[in-house]
Amino acid sequence: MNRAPGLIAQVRGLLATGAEVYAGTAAEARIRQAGERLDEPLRVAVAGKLKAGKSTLLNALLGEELAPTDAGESTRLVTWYRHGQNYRATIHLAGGERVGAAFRRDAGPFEVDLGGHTSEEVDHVVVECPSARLEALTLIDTPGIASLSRGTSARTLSFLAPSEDDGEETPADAVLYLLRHLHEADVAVLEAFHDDDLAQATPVNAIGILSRADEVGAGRLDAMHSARAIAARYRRDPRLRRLCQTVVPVAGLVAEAAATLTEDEYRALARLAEAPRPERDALTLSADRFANAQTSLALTPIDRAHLLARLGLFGIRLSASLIRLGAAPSTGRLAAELAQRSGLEELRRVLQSQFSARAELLKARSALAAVTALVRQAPVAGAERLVAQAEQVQAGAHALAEMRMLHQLRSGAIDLDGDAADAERLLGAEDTSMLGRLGLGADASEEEVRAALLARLDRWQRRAEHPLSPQPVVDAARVLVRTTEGLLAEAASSKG
Ligand SMILES: Nc1nc2c(ncn2[C@@H]2O[C@H](COP(=O)(O)OP(=O)(O)O)[C@@H](O)[C@H]2O)c(=O)[nH]1
Ligand SMILES: [Mg+2]
Repeated sequence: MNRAPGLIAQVRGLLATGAEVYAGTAAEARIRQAGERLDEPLRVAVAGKLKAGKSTLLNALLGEELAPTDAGESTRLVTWYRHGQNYRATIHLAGGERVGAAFRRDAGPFEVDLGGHTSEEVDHVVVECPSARLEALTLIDTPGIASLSRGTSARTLSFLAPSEDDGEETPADAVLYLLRHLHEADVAVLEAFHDDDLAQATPVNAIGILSRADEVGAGRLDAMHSARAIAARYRRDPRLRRLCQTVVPVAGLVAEAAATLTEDEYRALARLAEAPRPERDALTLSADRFANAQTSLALTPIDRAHLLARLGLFGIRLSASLIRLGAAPSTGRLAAELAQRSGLEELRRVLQSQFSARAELLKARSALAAVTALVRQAPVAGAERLVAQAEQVQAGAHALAEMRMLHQLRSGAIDLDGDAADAERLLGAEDTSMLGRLGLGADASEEEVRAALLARLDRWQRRAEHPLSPQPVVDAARVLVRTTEGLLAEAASSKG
């Protein structure tokens, strides 16, 4: 459900004031853009170091091979993939000018022709596609951080965490941050856009992804199992807890192949699955063997190189095993099994509960950030009125208070000792549904839900009123009381 009722309306009111205050100035357009953005799909950026698997994951989420992968001119650009009636590409130049761009797409990724512009002159490229997946989310591919060229790296950083001099709030409402191994550079980057400031990503709007998860166990069939254990460890790492709300393992390559698997590929995998065990084992011992060993199987070196590029060794082994066990008797069934095992389905679930269910809230937050940034950079007469109204909107929206509280708990600014995990869950850290907030299973009865809510209400009322509770704890407890009261009202209305 929309937990920010009225918030969007209030933000629109704020922007109307903004339009009056900035009427006739150069900043007027920014107010208009902030308003238009409220009606658009949520913008989710995919970030991480070069070769973390960003473009591959983006394709998997789209279910289509659109973003070019591996090195190449276009992977150095920030590229937006947004919904449109037809395929179309537009170059947004650094100076603000927009130019239509020619593009090529022969059954593969979308290659935009920069038409003589260098990548340095381009701020970002917008690719429109008629994909139903993009109706709810606009996906933004970013160049690698700490990549070969310093310019590219700087561009990604200023995109994710613009400094005040850049004069703009970040264009993304939420971020998927890919990391392969917990690396100091990753943490530094996450910290760069982690700030109390509204404009920055916080644990509330960033999801960590342990990417290329299939490579964790050198392609062994239990790779995803190991990856889940590592992701669980990352989730507990205090540095990461302050920066993103959760970490999920995803094998993007397998997920992308699952989304676009062809009959020919299935037949090639079936030939491998049906081969006698010694031959099969010998061939799939390593990627090198698979590519180069002699074999009597009807798989040419070209077939094998193709399968490796599409699925990786883990994906090939897993597919062969699923086909052999009878779990994947058709292309469609194999695709479904691979999507499930790649971690993509779980990521979609997390995206739904953390981003889509909060879309209005995250967009309202971006609009507030835009107004705050504008007032700071372009102070004009009458701006106090705008600031006061922005403060009013922020103070009045309980959903924003929950978000701030979650952020403070995560960053260690408030210590609720033994009740911390319960508080975070109640604020929707793991799952924003009623049952998720209470940590109850799908089979919980109405009575159980009500009992759980009353127990929470009692706990947080006591802490709010306890004479020895320090002020930050009292503040947190009050937010939690209000959250619980809201959930009780919701439970009562869904019953009646
Ligand atoms: N084994 C494996 N390889 C992957 C995965 N994701 C990406 N790759 C490969 O890693 C390379 C870089 O991927 P890419 O998506 O371009 O990374 P980006 O630079 O972060 O956009 C490509 O060769 C991909 O095929 C994955 O989940 N598993
Ligand atoms: Mg890329």
